[in-house]
Amino acid sequence: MTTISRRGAIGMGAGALAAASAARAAGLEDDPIVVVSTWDFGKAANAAALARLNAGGTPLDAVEAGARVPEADPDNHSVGYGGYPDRDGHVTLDAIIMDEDGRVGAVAALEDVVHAISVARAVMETTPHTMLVGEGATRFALDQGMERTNLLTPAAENAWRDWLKTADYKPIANIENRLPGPPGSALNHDTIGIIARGADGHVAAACTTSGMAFKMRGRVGDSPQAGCGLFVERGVGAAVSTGVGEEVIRIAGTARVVASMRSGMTPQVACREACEHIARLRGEAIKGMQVGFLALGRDGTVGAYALMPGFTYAVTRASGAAEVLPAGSLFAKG
Ligand code: SD4
Repeated sequence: MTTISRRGAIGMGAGALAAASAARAAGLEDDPIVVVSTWDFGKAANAAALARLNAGGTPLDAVEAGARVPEADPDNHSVGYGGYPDRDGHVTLDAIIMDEDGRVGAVAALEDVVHAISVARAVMETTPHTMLVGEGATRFALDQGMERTNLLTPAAENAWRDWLKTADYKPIANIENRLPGPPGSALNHDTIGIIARGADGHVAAACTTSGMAFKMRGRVGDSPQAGCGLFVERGVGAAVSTGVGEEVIRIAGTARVVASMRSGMTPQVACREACEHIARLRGEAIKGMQVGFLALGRDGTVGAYALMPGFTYAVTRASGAAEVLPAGSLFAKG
């Protein structure tokens, strides 16, 4: 059984107060937050999502449009480019999309198709299932009319060949913000978790990734799993995750964050609580590992928290005003 320490409880109370006053100070009521997403490159994705909302799209349309941005290089539409492969040299994609009606679709270990998020949406809308994996997922996507594309770029292949010299698998914290190339460019994108909120407070979320670089063949992370990479609940809000997926899966991280929000925690406190739980559970085992949670409440309140410093998130308001913010962290360093 776990207990929340007195110090932790005090910290959470202060966090909740700070979040509430920050929200007021930021004029949340006048220019509400409508899209949030993980990492610096989320800003461009948020802009696409907002454009979709402004064009009359649903929050589901918006998160799909947003997720497609880092999946693709905007100049050549070569989606999935730059994703590091698994240790056998195959780029494999995981993605999920979910709305608050409990509709959910996902793909895992998808190969040779760029827009994993659109495949996930097609799983949701055209099959009786919630997830397709591997070869079946690729075949389904091709049957849907999507193109077969080689996702391994020369740069990613070079990185993989370099890695093969030692073949030492060690997740690197905050690599999402440190890949070569400017944020959002072909060489700098990884997991995006994105949440959009319609004018009526309805929310939807999406998460798409090439997963941890040089993972074992067949490895699936948190990203495509409901309750891990994302979770949405009507009347409450949504949460997304990023970082070392195994640590998120162990606690069904985003399901936990949203359940905490349902029980009255602010998104900020709920994200922090999930990080604290991982720390209590795992102790030394998570040293140097990064996990970040980002949540958006039905009322437009945003929260984010990570194990380590360096997790950033992008916030976009109805007016289009956008900023990238650093999340708070449990540890000062890894
Ligand atoms: C995974 N959570 O596959 C993903 C990786 C990630 O930014 O979030 N990278 O475990």
